[in-house]
Amino acid sequence: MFYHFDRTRVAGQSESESFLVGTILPRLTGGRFLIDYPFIMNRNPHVAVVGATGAVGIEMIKTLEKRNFPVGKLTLLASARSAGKQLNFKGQDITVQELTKDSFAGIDIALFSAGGSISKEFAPIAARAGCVVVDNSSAFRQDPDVPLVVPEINAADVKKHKGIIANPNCTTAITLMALYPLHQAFGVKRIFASSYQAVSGTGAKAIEELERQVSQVVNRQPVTKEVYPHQIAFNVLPQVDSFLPSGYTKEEMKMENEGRKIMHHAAFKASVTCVRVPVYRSHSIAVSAEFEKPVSLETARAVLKKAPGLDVVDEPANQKYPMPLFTSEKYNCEVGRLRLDCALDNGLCFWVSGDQLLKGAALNAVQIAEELVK
Ligand code: 2RA
Repeated sequence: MFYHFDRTRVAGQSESESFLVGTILPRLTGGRFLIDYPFIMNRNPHVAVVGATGAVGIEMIKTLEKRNFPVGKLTLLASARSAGKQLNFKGQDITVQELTKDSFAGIDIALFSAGGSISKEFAPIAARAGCVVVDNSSAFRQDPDVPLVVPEINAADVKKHKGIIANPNCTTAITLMALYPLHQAFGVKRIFASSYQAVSGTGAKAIEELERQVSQVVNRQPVTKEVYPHQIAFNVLPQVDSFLPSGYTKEEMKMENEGRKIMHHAAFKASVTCVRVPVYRSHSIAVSAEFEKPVSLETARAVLKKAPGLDVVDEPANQKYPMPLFTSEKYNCEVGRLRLDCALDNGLCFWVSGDQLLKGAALNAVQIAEELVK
């Protein structure tokens, strides 16, 4: 896919420069613009949040504000149902507008978190309008022309974009925050992992479902289900997303597929069981990793302590280890329960926890946008 060839405007460039690179060059090259032009981003970009009223959209707005991202102007887009609502950004109320194909004129960066079908339809439209899309859905993650980025790992891939950059799956991003530094030190071959995923990963309706079911159980009323196929209160569900013919779920295979692309490690293997747990926020992952080189706990600890975006919380003697209650609303992920794996050669076990609405979604997207304005 070449999103550039029919663009008539390039973010941050004058109209005449944009006309040259977006209109004249494609014509000179036979209409199909196969070469990359140097991308120049406006230093104070006009940013749009698509899906602004959703759980991740709201975190995106908060993260832009908290990290003091140099927003020139902020446009909030959502479905017709949410249009007209007001959301606050830096003390100002901004009215949410309905997303249409004409929404992207003049916008430099669009952070999308409105689901895969909206991304599939509108991200290419936005890219053609001259906007760089950072897409939180899985729609483009495996597209070879779309970089898939965790800035602490492969920030340089941002530069290869052709109008769309993908934000990874939340469970994968949080796991890789600890796994990648270990991979750099010891060379990861494969992992076996189980996730413990919070209900807010499903959305606001799932949070309501957990609260309602807790109250129904406590008050000895019949339990009603709307979101999950089974009761989530006082239960765990060994299913996140739909099943593939292999028996794994789509969510489970993202670890291997996205992990390979982000770490530039085509041989990486991951066998994962994803589990939904009655936790409001923050996903946790128990990982057993097997490496090429012998692992020492001392080196592993030293490597993880230096890793960006990661805190080591590992004092078993004092019952200190990462927990979702304490990683919620926190930018850094936490890793702990480090130990040599007793069943694998060159193996290390660890437990990593991180806010999936932040590092698994909104924060990572804003960090990608920060790379664009560097
Ligand atoms: C979940 N992976 O937790 C999703 C959120 N993106 O279900």
